[in-house]
Amino acid sequence: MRAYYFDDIPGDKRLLHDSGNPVSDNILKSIGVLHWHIPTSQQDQIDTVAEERSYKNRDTITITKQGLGDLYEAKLKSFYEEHMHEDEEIRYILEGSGFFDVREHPSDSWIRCQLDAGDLLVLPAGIYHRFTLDENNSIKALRLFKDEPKWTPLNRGGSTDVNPYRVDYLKSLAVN
Ligand code: KMT
Ligand code: NI
Repeated sequence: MRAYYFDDIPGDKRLLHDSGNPVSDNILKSIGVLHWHIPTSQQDQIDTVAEERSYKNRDTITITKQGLGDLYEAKLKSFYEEHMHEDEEIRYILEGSGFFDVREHPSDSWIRCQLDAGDLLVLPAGIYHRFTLDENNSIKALRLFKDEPKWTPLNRGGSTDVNPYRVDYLKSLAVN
């Protein structure tokens, strides 16, 4: 996985938008973002991480025109709306590639995480983020979750800013 500051230049979201400023693992850690690389040939290692972090359930999502059918445009649109969830968002990329953009705090800058097959990304509950496909227009990912999937997107706004999970997330950053 490669991470860098998003250039904020308007244009096709599927392009790199690389500002040329890389983002270190320490910066990612400071906002609670974790990542690992586990080659897809060693997928059983996912089970170890899943056990350690109590991820009991999983499913796969294929984001392609074919995979999503009539939902394709609407899904992609909602994935790219800035949002948060009340649980961790855990994705292991099986095939293809894509971008997860996460908000740095307190700068509010976008950090773009470029994911390829074998990348495992954990976004903490309460972090504002968004997702887009890249120019290859295809990604297949394992979605892991602790119990019931709670990944209703809560779009950024006044009421989401005071959501208890958002407030807790910001508190967790303050003590680190
Ligand atoms: C989300 O909640 O933003 C997503 O699931 C993005 C797509 S997973 C490759
Ligand atoms: Ni999300």
